[in-house]
Amino acid sequence: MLCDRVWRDARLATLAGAGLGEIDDGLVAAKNGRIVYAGTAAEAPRFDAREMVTCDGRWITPGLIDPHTHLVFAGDRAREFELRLAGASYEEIARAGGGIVSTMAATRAASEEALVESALDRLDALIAEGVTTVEVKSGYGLATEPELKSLRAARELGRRRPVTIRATLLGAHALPPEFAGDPDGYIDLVCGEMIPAAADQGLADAVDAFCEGIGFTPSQTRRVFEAARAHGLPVKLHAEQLSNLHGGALAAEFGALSADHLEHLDDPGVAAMAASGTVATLLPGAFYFVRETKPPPIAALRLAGVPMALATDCNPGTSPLTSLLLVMNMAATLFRMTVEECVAGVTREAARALGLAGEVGSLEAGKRCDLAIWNIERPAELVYRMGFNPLHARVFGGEG
Ligand code: DI6
Ligand code: FE
Repeated sequence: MLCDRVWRDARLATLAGAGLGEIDDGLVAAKNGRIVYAGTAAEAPRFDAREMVTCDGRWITPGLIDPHTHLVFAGDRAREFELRLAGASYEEIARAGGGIVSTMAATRAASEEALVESALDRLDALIAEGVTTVEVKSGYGLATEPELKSLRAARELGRRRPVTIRATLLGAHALPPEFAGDPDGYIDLVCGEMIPAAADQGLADAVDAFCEGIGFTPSQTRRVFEAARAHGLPVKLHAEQLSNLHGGALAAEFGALSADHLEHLDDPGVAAMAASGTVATLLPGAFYFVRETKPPPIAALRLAGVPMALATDCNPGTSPLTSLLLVMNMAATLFRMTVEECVAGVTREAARALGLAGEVGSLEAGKRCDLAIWNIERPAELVYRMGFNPLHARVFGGEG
């Protein structure tokens, strides 16, 4: 069989079906950017390839997927971090001009090109660890044009680098100062202007909201979801991060791709997510950085069969993190997730959280040939080590 490239003498974690799908004597073949075979060498058809890559027993996994980031923003919050270390409260920092509003002001002031360039630094850090698909949210513009500018910047990232980008409109992230005291007025703008514009211009693949005491109420979130649905866009939700507003169940009601954070998710929320197939995207970096003490209900999610994805939540305020490998370690250490769950969380389940389960996230014929090739002896090393990157090579759409 004629193909473009074959990787042989590899060990595979295919992530096909359940579990890691480990194969000792593995071979992957690609044609026109797609996998045409991933399995044992013994059972493989005879391939006639333009290029034959010998992997010397290295492990191949699907390219990693980061399904929740806020990569596009301007400014930095390191000073705020210092103030917090010195004992300042969130309110004091906000009064001193810090917090999410400072990132909003910097993002509004930045050119689209400046947003792209600063996001590229963060994206390159992800790519260096084998990431091939990244979700990128807006949410620091908080007015129509700056939100659209952020989404355009997100789309541009996918033109400057060979990664797959999914852009998510997060207009309902925080209340901008112009709408102080009038959150419903701001939601009118999100529903009446931002969502229609992002949909018409093809700038968003999904719509997200921050349903929280310091964000938006469940009924405001519902309005956002209804507008997204009316424009044919799937939804996701920041839910149950700091309190239980039953956002997980609300997301499930709308068939959301994912509900994210979920530290305060209760049993009915777990059941609702299980029934709708909504993925639980867990964000241990934010849990760590804000020194949260209540972990998400992993055992209940596991028991109910809710798919669990993992992401960096890369953002300047609560998770200034650009390492998906460290996320896996944190999920194991802080949340007691298994190696299998951690690796699936940044591949197969992360793809599901983006509605891309048919496209990426496992080594299976027909999927995009996005690979990460590792200098490791067993998959557990990807989860076990901290601050060490064993990536040997990466492949985007069959090209290395
Ligand atoms: N949850 C968070 O923790 C962040 N956004 C969100 O929806 C906070 C973002 C920031 O402080 O910049
Ligand atoms: Fe987030």
